[in-house]
Amino acid sequence: MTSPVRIAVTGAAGSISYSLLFRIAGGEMFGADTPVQLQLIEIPPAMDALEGVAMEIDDCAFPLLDKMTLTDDLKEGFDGANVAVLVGGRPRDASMERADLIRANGPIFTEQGEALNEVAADDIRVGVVANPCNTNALIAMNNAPDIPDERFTAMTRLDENRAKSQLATRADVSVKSVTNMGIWGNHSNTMYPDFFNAEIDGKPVADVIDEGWLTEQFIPTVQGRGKAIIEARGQSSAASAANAAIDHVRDWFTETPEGDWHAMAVPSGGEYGITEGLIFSYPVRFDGDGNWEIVDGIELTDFAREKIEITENQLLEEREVVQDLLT
Ligand code: NAX
Repeated sequence: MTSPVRIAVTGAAGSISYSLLFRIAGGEMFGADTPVQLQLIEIPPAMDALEGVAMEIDDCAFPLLDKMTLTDDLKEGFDGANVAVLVGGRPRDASMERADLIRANGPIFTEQGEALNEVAADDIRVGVVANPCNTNALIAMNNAPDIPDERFTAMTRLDENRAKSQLATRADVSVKSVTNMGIWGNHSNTMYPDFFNAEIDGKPVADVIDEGWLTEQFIPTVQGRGKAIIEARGQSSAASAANAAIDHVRDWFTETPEGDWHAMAVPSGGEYGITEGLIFSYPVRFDGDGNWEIVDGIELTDFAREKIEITENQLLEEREVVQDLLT
């Protein structure tokens, strides 16, 4: 047995966490040999509900769960954390435009960045799930000057998984056959799921599936999947988002198989001409030691570049809205 990994989760009494925490405690994020400590963070009105979730976690008697703490205090919650999964945030209500949602969430991530900076472990890694996740991650990163920027990421893994599943269904193959599925840009309906460079059983997707379907059906389906689920279920994606959060963190510490890649929103260093400093989803590879690198040399068609510019522009607009929160 190795020493326990301390995982802080915000929004721990919410819907996504209800599918996430049990899987972390069951060993799905760090494997069957690694004990975990859960540091669960909520806002005061949700602490009673969080107690109820914790009672259920207790009742699972997870052998790998070394310790669990519940708190509404960020410094206590992030203390010594090796991983922080930031799920909690203000949801959008009917009266809110996207800019209002961004402004409502901004201060939450200012505070969380500051608290992480002060008390998290030296090896902290942060994955932001709460929307607008790219810009929330940007705010947290900018308010944590002592934590290396590359430790701040936002989750586009659900989009990768959605895209793979759509392609596998269309080609009538197992989802395992689909590789190299990159998502570019913002986790929003402007994201660009790059089918040109994706492969099915090692062949370019466009050799297996007709391009008309890929451009006219596939892209809007992946971009609009979150909304379609809300319409069908009456609630936003929860179990699939939790599953993607498990994938996001687990793969950050797992060497990516030769030739493949995953989607993760990471701080741009200007790769592929994207504005430096934005939290931008790229195809990335992991070295197995908690480090990622953006895959270089991916060919982008004019079609792809046009789509990527749209999503980059949206992220620039979001950054403008929270400029005063970026130090
Ligand atoms: P819920 O509303 O069920 O849960 C959110 C929880 O966060 C609540 O329990 C609330 O009390 C808590 N919270 C609010 N402010 C907080 C703060 N300052 N500190 C700690 N906790 C706080 O939402 P849920 O369905 O769990 O979704 C959570 C977030 O994930 C939302 O922002 C949602 O938009 C986002 N999503 C992101 C996805 C992605 O792929 N990146 C996909 C799914 C989801 O839409």
